[in-house]
Amino acid sequence: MEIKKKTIFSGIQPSGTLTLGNYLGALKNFTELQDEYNCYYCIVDMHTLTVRQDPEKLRERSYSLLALYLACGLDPDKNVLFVQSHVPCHAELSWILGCYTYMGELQRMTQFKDKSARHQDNINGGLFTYPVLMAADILLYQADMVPIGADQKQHLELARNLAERFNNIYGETFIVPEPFIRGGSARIMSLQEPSKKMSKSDANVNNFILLTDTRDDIVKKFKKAVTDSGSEVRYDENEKPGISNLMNIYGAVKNLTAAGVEKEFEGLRYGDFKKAVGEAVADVLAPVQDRYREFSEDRAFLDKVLKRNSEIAFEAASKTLKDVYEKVGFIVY
Ligand code: ATP
Ligand code: LTN
Repeated sequence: MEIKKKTIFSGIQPSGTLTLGNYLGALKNFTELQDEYNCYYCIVDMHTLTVRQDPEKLRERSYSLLALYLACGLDPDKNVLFVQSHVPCHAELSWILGCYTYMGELQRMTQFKDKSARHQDNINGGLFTYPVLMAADILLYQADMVPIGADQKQHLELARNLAERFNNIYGETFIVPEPFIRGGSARIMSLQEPSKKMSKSDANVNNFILLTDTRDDIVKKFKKAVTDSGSEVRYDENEKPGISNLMNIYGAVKNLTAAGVEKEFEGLRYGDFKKAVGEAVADVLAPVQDRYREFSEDRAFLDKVLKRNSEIAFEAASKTLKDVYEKVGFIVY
């Protein structure tokens, strides 16, 4: 008997050049899951409008993100790689789910609190209801699992609550999704301020590694990374947040545990360790960068992938949406 593969859904915003945090926290896991699961990886362009975007740049970034998905090794024949705005069901389900979400639930979201503090001149309705659209993304595809970085856990919790709430009222409709958060690489921190997460929207370029940074820049930025007092390479998030972050990064690119990293650098100095981390990261990113350049240039191929996959995504999503429309009492033909 054939065992049905479980379904995975995840999304990344085309809101800027991705960082090493996005790669280790999300993208790398996407590629590792593609054989075992039925995967939908979305370019969530609608979410980016919560912050003002330049239209031409947004369009370019959506193509770039697809090129990066492919460059990281996602096979377009095995995974459904698509753009959120190509499947109208996301906006439609988002409206319905919004009517089952309490203001208090949205007010508690830490990302809303952070982003509204950072963009005080544009605290819009979309920023507030952002997590409802994310729940719609996930629930439309009946996803069993959602690979995300630790910062998205609260949003996933809301998606689970909404699925359960709807199921309780109308009977089994949605699968209640589980988060897939990998220890260590789930929260890569800033290189200069290891108390905050590495973020592509950071003003200081030395805080992050971009996936497009040159080898030289990568090595230099790691050389400059803040370390802690003491001199041993030892994992301790409280006492040694800088070193622990670098250990998480090295462990993730070399597939080593913290103990494995400690052992490899026993007796060596911080400077040697930082050089090794920079080189290891540059080595892992080099082939991704080469493939990224090739895919970016082939616009016809990118369009072909998007068009074909949006049809596959639409078919799956519209099945769920039809069921929801029937259950809430709309006339459905
Ligand atoms: P911003 O940093 O501009 O707020 P973002 O990078 O958090 O945006 P997305 O691009 O949508 O937003 O994130 C895509 C995925 O990368 C998400 O699963 C997110 O959890 C993960 N991610 C983002 N930053 C990190 C990080 N520093 N460490 C680990 N995972 C991360
Ligand atoms: N909110 C996420 C991006 C995102 C997402 C999703 C992630 C939108 N929809 C569905 C997983 C599943 C972010 O800001 N990183």
